Amino acid sequence: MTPKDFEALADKVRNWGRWGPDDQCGTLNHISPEALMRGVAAAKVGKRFSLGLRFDRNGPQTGSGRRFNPLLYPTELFAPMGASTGGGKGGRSYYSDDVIHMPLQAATQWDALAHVHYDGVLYNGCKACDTLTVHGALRNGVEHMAEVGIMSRGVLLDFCRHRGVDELPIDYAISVDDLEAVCEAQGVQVEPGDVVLVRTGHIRCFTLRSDRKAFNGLQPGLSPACAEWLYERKVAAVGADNLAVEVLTAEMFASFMPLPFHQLALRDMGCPLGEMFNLERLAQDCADDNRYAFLFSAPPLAVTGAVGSPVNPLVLK
Ligand code: UVW
Repeated sequence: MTPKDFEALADKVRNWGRWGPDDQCGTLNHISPEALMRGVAAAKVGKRFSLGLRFDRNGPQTGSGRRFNPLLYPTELFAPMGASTGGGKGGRSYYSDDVIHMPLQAATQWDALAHVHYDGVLYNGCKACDTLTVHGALRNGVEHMAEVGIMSRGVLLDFCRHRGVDELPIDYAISVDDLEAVCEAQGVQVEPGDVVLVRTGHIRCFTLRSDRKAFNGLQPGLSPACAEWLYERKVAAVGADNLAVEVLTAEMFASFMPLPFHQLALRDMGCPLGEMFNLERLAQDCADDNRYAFLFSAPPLAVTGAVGSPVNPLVLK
C-alpha cells in the first residue's frame, strides 16, 4: 500500500466530528437501543462462552516490547479478620488479598482509541502532544469505552471454516471479498452496531502448541481495505483471535505505516480493537448449530487514562 492509497482510505473511513468534537467513544456510538435489542434477540438457547485467555505467568507474552506475562502476589495471606483470632491457619476467620503486576496488553484485551496515532494526531483530531502523558491519556482513554460499555450483537466470521482449515496461512490477508464470501456462506449480515469477531485460527499457536514466538510473529488477519467495509456497515468494534487483528507481514514492518489497519480503525474510524480473543469453542458451536450471531458483552475496565484494558469477553447464544 502506498502512502497515497493509505491517505485515500483514511479519508474515507474517518469519523472525526461525527458524534461531536468531544466524542471519545467512536464507533461504540453505533450501538443504539435497536442494536442492543438485536443482540438480546440473538440469544436463543442459553449457552454461554468465555473468549478470554487466562491472566497468569504462562500467558502469551515473550517479554519483548516490555510486554510480560502477569505476575500475581498476595498482599495478605491468612490475615485474621478481627483482633481476637490469633495467628495460625486453624479456627476463626481469615482473608487473603492480592495484587497483580501486568501490562494491560498482556492477554485478551481491548485497544482504546488512544493506543495508536500518526501525524501527531489521535482520534477526533486530538493532538498527541497534548493528550498522551506519563499519567495516562487525557483523551480517548479506555475509561470512556468502559462508561458506555461494549455490549451488542456479536457476529463471528469464521475464515478458517470457510477455507476448510484450522488455521489460515501466516501471510493470509483477509480481503473484502473474503468478508462478503464468509457472510454469505454463514447466512449472516453485519448490521449497524454489531461487534465483528474474526477467526483466523492463529491463537492455536499459543493455546495448542505454546509457541509464543510464532504467536507473536507474522500472522494472518484483516487487510487494510477491510476498514472501509466495516465503516460502511457501521460496525461498533472488531475482535480477533490473533495478536493484532490485522495481518502482520515482514513487508509491513519495513513500510511507512507498519500497522495500517490499527491506524485506520482506532485513529481514523474510532473503532476499538479486541485482541487475543479465544474463539475456538464458540466457532465449533456456531458450526454445529449454524448460528453465527449472539449477544456479546465485553466491558473494559474503567482504568482512567489507559490505552487498553484486559477483558473477559462473554457470548450468550
Ligand atoms: C501494537 O503492537 C502497537 O499494538 P497491538 O498490541 O494492539 O497489536
